[in-house]
Amino acid sequence: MYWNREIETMERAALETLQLQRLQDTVLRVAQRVPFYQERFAAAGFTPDDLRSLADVRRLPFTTGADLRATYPAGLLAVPLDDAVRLHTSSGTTGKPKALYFSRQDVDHAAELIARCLVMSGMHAGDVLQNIMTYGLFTGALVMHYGAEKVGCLVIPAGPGNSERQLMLMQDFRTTAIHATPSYALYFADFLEKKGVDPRKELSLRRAFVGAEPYTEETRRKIEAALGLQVFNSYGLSEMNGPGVAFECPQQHGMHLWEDHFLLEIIHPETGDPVPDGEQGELVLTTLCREAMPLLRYRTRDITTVLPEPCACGRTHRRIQRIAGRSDDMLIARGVNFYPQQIESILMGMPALGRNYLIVLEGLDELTVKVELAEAGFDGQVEHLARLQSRIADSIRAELLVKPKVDLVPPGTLPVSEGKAKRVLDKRSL
Ligand code: DLL
Repeated sequence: MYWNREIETMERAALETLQLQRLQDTVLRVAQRVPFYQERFAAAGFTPDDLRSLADVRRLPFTTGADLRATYPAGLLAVPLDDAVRLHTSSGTTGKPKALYFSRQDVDHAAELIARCLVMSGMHAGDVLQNIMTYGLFTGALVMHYGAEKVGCLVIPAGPGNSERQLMLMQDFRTTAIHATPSYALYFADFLEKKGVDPRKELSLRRAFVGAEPYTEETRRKIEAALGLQVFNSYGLSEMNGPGVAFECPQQHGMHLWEDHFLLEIIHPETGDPVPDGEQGELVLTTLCREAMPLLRYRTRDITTVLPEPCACGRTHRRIQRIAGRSDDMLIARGVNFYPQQIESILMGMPALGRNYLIVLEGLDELTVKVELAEAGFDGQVEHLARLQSRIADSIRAELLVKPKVDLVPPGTLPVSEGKAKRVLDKRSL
């Protein structure tokens, strides 16, 4: 099912022509209206006339998160402030956040892209979407909300937390789909298990749209098995509207990135050089339709790979692979670089383990992995526990070449956060 068949299945050549035209418009507009880009263009000796093909995008300067913070709160506005109708900020963990402005058209476009995503997954008018993301400055809930309304779904603005109430809403309003972070989806699965609720028999859930933080294929399968639904990976970032940038189709193999709205590049995170399709690197995005705050070559810091092969679903917009991690989340212990997801993928593949974990780094690169046991994961025999511990440590060593200490803790004892999960506690820098 398509929301906009013509655009979603557009021939590549036509799509690229459209991209070039939109890129040229965007560049011209920022060159006329945004002092930040005027200065960057001048410093690079670039003028909008230099942009003759899509490959010329490489002549444009990058924009970084630091640039957005430095221009807070005015932002990189390309329209008079009066034309902005909505403000979101990004989740800034330190210092000032990034201020992101939307015009009325930007709000409509964001909803339009979500509508494409939802219909692609099989949603239609009549579906009931329980939106378990945080409403507020975070884009996650509001952008999804407007898009789902556009499709004609009944949207329940539940917000996160309070699992008893989530369950009541699901039962009373026959929720068919949820929108949640992977960590909350796992937490809710635990909650149902403890309450003895069988979602397959007692709930009407069929789909979950899961994103806003990195998670692994093993985690997806765990959520699917526990909640009896299909999980669609959803990728986005506040700087690019929020959710709705890239989304899985029913093939569940990579996420179609809406290339009529975003120009996609993969670069080497250190050199900035382009990386060919099929190879891993940092995702860089340029907005092609944003009115209030266009961004050129935004460094997302997210590490992924373009899957260049055509997709069986018929959509021509290229897919990106599940995010492997953020370049700024990369950990280094004993000289080895790794992403938390490499550990997650081992833990979530072991049925004896539960759904929450924490990676602790301290002292001289001591790596400890704390992980909850599954409710039914431990039969009380200490030697079984010891065997499990060394199996985990060995698997992690085989993956990372660093042997961690493994702490097995009872279910429900590790901290949970309402927003994005904190999987790493790095005490080395404290
Ligand atoms: O998290 C937007 C969003 C909301 C996406 C709801 C999907 C669902 P930010 O708070 O700006 O925006 O965080 C963006 O979160 O750069 C990635 O590092 C990470 N992220 C988002 N989706 C995924 C995903 C929203 N599916 C940052 N897989 C991004 C992995 C993700 N990481």
